[in-house]
Amino acid sequence: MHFLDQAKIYVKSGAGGPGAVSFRREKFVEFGGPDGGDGGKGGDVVFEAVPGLNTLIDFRYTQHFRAPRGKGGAGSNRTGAGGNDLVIHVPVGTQVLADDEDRSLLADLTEPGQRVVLLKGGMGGRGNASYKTSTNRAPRQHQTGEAGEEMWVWLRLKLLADVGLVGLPNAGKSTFLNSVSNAGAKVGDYPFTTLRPQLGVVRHKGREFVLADIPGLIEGAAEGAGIGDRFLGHVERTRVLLHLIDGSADDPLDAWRVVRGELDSYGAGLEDKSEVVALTKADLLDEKKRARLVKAIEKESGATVFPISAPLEEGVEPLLDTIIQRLGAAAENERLEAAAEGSWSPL
Ligand SMILES: Nc1nc2c(ncn2[C@@H]2O[C@H](COP(=O)(O)OP(=O)(O)OP(=O)(O)O)[C@@H](O)[C@H]2O)c(=O)[nH]1
Ligand SMILES: [Mg+2]
Repeated sequence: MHFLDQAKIYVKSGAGGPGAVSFRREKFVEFGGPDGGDGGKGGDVVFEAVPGLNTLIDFRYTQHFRAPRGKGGAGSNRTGAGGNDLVIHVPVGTQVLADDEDRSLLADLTEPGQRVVLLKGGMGGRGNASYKTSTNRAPRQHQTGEAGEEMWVWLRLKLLADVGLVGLPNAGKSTFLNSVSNAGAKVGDYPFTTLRPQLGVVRHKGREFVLADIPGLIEGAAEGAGIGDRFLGHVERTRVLLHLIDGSADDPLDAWRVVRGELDSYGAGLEDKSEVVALTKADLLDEKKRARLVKAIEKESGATVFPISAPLEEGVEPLLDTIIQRLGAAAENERLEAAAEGSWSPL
């Protein structure tokens, strides 16, 4: 299954600056020669893959990108300043596609730091000084500067989920996804409302992450009960699992155990993945019951339990704070591991 994030943007490189027409005028020199300098080059449009970005969400707000033009040349053979290149930061894994029928691939940014010049800035025009010959000592010719290039392109990114939602059917996973993202997942008060994984992009306090909603797990899913556990493959590569427990169910503590049991049976790293636990539908619980459940699940799981009500948006903020913090810690661990591997040398 491919989850795609895409955006259409307009890019234009800078035009070259015009060349100057100018003649030297000095106090005691009677016939000064031509000294009009060339125009500066226009800025290129460059794409750069940067780590730490996961989505193309920013391109929904800014769609037009224009590199500055080159400055005009001037007298005394001064060349105009070049326009700065316009560097557009995109997440690693972004593809740049043409806006044509078969969306031909223009650039594929797979490595952090990789740069691709998509559009070249126009060359600056020649100033009149460069037209001087033995027969034409006072040329007035000059060029205006080459125009920039422009086009519409598609940016496309295959999304990888950072956080996976797990829980029994009806735990409120899709409701939570909808309350924190613009996913628009289907919600229903019956089990297995969700049959296909769905992703949403969550933005919280200037950070963003991708949250995956998957079908509910039931006891015996590893042996095929319910719709089985194959869909857990969609959260294998996440950094954090968000385990939701329906606080209004008969036995929330047992619900936590059942899902943990299924994660352990599935394996593939899910059993050791960082887990954040939340008790949903807290609005249906009186304060006493809520406190009792939170305490019981905390004791059993060893994790902090966040009581939340997604429809009322209660308790969601501290939960998202914790997720962001865990994602940061997981990314830091990966970085350290990668660095440790990289520093090993047989020599
Ligand atoms: N009162 C209350 N109801 C909730 C809350 N969260 C979810 N619900 C309700 O619980 C039911 C199940 O919610 P879903 O979001 O579809 O649950 P799910 O975990 O995605 O279920 P499956 O897709 O079947 O696995 C729906 O009727 C929701 O309206 C909550 O915080 N408070
Ligand atoms: Mg659902």
